[in-house]
Amino acid sequence: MELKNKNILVVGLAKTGVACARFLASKGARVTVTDMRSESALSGQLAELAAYDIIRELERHEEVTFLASDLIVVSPGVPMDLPQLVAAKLSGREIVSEIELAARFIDAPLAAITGTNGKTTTTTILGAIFKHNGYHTFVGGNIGNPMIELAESNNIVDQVVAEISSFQLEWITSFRPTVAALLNLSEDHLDRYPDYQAYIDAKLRIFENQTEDDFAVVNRDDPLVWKHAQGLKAALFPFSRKFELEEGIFYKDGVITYRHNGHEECFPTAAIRLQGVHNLENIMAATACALLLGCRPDETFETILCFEALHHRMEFVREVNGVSYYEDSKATNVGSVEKALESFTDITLIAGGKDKGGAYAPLASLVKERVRHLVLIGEAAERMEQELGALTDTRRAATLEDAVRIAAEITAAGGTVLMSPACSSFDMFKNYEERAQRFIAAVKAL
Ligand code: UMA
Ligand code: ADP
Repeated sequence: MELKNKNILVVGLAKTGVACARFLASKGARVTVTDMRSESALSGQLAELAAYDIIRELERHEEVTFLASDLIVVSPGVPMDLPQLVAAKLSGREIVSEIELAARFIDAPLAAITGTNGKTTTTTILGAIFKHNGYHTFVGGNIGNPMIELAESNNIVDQVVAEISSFQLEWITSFRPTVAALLNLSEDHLDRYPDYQAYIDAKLRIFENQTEDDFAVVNRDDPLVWKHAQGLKAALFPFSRKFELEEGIFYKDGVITYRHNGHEECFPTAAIRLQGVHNLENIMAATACALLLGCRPDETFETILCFEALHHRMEFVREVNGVSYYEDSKATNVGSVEKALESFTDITLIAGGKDKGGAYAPLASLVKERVRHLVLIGEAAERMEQELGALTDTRRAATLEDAVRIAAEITAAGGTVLMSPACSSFDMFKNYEERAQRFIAAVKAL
């Protein structure tokens, strides 16, 4: 792909935009960056671009600039229906997402992981397996470091593992993973998509350019995933906790079995440190991707045995007066909270935050069965109370610190206080990490 002397517009100037602008400028393109935020709000990003000759269009998006561009590169946080993008598309401008641009400059095999939940955990496990097998490996994407940084670095790697969000898939045209995994589907990001099906359709695009030479690793036990997997061009490689499979990877009676082309590998799971049935699914998906891409079974299993839970995903904080406190700040949708509630009984649940538009009612039976007290915070508190409040003792708290104090007062010894919000954090915090730190500090102060 020729970039030299092309007029290229980068839309959005956060991590992705900065990395794309640097890469494009270093390839000799004439780069313009545009962002709705002000110069002062973007001072850090602009400082990173100081050494490059780049035009800035800040606090606005000018349609005329979009229409004059040979190529437009869109950051994941910019919605598809931005009027200037719609106009550019209508006038035939080429529009790509950052992963599309990056993949055009990366030669190594690509394992791409998507799904509503478990992406970061699975991506991290797979990256660790590749590294333990001796491969030079790049791990990136939605996990935090844009894939374009690999293209920019000119580093030669053997394997690429990318966590992929629905947003990143919106503007792909040729993005083609050698192995693509879809872990699960449940409602999320309904503040960005017109409906649930539009979100599912965006996720399914991960398989769009695969051929019969590639693999689709899919959750056999998730009815929506399995339904949509039928008719994919890639070879299906299912994972399951419920079905014994002739081709695929499955869990039964304490053993994970991998079967491919008549070949079988077995891994006992008793000594695995990562807890929770959902993590068994993440482990199976990562193992399937690894073995399909040439990893050795012994090294693969050694990595899985040692792998510890990532921070802010159902993490134990401390015990006070016989009550255990768990922090699950990364649970930003109903699907992840379901898994957390399945893992405990006698729960005081602290939930709420920025509402993403999905229904909370799917939690009803678990709340009724396992949640003794519900303490609600943030913008979503009102709607959560409407949908779940009648099922258990429900209270409101003005701050997270108040919620922790209330939870400590009302939870009897033997119970569990779990912060698993089902919402994003942006109404009260900078991000989910800050929410986690504030919860941990409040629990330590008890
Ligand atoms: N902006 C505009 N106009 C608009 C909308 C936004 O100018 O109409 C600007 C914003 O002011 C901002 C930029 O565009 O400066 C958007 O940046 P971004 O949100 O794409 O942020 P990045 O730092 O580039 O981060 C993105 C991903 N962010 C999102 O998808 C929202 C990061 O995922 C990802 O790690 C990073 O690229 C590297 O690939 C974060 C995320 O929350 C962690 N992802 C969602 C999730 O996991 O649920 C999908
Ligand atoms: P993602 O990157 O997709 O957000 P993470 O691995 O960061 O996934 O986990 C996010 C939340 O989802 C955490 O609360 C975690 O406990 C939960 N989770 C992890 N794996 C799964 C899974 N396979 N199914 C459902 N929930 C999961």
